[in-house]
Amino acid sequence: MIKMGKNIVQKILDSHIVEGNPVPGQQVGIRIDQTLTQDATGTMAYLQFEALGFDKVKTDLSVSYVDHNTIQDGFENADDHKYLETVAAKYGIKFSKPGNGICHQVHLERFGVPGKTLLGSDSHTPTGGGIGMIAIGAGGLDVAVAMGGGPFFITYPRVIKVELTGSLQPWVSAKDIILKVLEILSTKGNVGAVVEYGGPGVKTLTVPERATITNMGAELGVTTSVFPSDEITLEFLKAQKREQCFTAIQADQDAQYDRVITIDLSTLDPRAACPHSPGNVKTLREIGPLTVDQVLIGSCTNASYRDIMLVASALKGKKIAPHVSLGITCGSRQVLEMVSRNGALADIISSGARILESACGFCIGNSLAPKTNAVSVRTSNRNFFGRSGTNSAEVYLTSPEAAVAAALSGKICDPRDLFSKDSYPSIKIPSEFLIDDSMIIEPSKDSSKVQIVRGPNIGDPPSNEPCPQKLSAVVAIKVGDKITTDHIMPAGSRLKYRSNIPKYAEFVFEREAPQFAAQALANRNKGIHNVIVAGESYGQGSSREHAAICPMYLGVKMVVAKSMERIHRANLINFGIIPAILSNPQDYDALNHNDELVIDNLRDQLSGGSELIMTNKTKGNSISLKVELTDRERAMILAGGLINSTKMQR
Ligand code: MIC
Ligand code: SF4
Repeated sequence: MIKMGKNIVQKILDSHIVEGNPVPGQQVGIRIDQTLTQDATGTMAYLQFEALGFDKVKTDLSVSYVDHNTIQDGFENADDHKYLETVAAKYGIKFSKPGNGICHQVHLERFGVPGKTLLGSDSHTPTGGGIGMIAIGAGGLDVAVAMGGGPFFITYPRVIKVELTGSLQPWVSAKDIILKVLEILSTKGNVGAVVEYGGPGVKTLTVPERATITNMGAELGVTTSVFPSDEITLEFLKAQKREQCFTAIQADQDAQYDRVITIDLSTLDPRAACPHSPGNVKTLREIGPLTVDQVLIGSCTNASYRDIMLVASALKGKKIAPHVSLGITCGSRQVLEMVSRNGALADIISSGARILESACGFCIGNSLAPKTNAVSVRTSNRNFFGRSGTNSAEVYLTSPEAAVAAALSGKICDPRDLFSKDSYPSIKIPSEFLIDDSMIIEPSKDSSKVQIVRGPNIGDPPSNEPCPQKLSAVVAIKVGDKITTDHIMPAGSRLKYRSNIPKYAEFVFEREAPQFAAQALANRNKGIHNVIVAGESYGQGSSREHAAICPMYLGVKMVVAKSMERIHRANLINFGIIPAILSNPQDYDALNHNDELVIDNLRDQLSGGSELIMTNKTKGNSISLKVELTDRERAMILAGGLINSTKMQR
């Protein structure tokens, strides 16, 4: 038998499989080496870690970051921070304090290791793919299980190779590469795939540039994206004084791929993702010139040392357009301290920019909401409707190059139309980054001495009852295609309730149907089950498991959709909500808000196979649903979620 070579994805995954076989489309359980959490999903992850009864983390490394909720306009955020700090100290987890930076960037700088697996309770965890990790986003409960040493289950992926040739022209950057990939692959239909980058163009990109690409790869809906680990990776690790972590990882010459896409970097034009989807990509020359009101540079996509230095060099000695508000966030304290010591921060300040804390900030919509009908240019990765905090605002996602051009000229324009080729700043990775890990707190050596602090904002994780034998439900809401978890569970000003499920649940589908939560709760209290009906790609975007927990709390038992995204589907199952797919997509049209639905023998039907027959009593017809579950998933659904099924096994 001829042995075929392996691609990078296969190399890393195969060395981590603990259950199942490496066959595309089949479920495998993989060992997780590292985990990360952030505060907005972290409190629930650690409450569940406690509920599962583990006494220590069993990973090589687990880090808890605070970067999302740092506004502290009340006691809630600070309560969460203290809980996270003390729970980390007790269970063997490093704690990165607020102000130390955005989880993905700090993790890349200080902890990422080529060839290892990383599971994070944030959908942009694939940022770690920039340093050659298989880094995957998941719900907090899955991360809790992985911290306890349990495997993480994924569909063994199809691998799409993106072959990069040539090199980028001045003023065109890594962001334009991922925007091009989004243009080709779009934000839907990529579930179960991983993107692997290769080809000679890879050598022209530094680790932070690669990380921009794998970070925003999350918007494709793929499981993750990964780059090789090579001499450029080594150079980055050396500059972070972590060269001992280096391993070279390359695809074999004869590696196989399910699809190959080639992008010639030298022909790429600067682009933007236009409102309201990261997949709505156009070149800047197609869009502009368009007057802008706000420019925000930062987020886990584009706030590395290279990005901020580039922006500072372009701003040096100039003033931004008077009608523009420019905000700049460094991705980590390392970057902020370096640019303040080398004087670049002074150039930024003098241009008229506002300096923001090293945190998610504007990206999660908890600050700097733009004015009514604003045009806002941002270097972040998501421009979903309303995420900025202003529903009427139009958000364009671009590179730092294009953002700084917009701030100076006051218009969206191709930066090559504003700056000359020769003026393109050449920013190199420094030979030594400034290393100071003093804002990362080590866990306690004696956990028995640690008291976990639970302020009034820390609730209990809600429980669910086992799946009923008969579903007697109503269609509590009917939504369209590409509904994101931001639509289901808004973040922004509501974020501070993440640790308090009954309160946060009041805002489910707040923007789609303000009455939804109250009605669903009233149904639940009358013993009527709730069903959500949706179109294609339900649950895109953020990994927030609150988009499953809060509906569960409101008595939602099933989501019926044309198709569903990976992380959200897993979260629904973890909380005992049935993820049902319409066998005939056209049945969607005949389902309406308030229709009465019944499934007799629900438990028996779920146990017996993958088809459910549901009666629509209002319309007097039957609808066939596909519920394809592995044995493990079926046990969770029947038990009413993962916590219940784990307790039953003990
Ligand atoms: C996001 O970018 O949407 C978030 C906020 O980082 C989320 C996590 C969350 O909702 O807490 C994510 O990407 O998973
Ligand atoms: Fe934070 Fe934005 Fe990155 Fe999410 S996408 S982790 S909110 S910076």
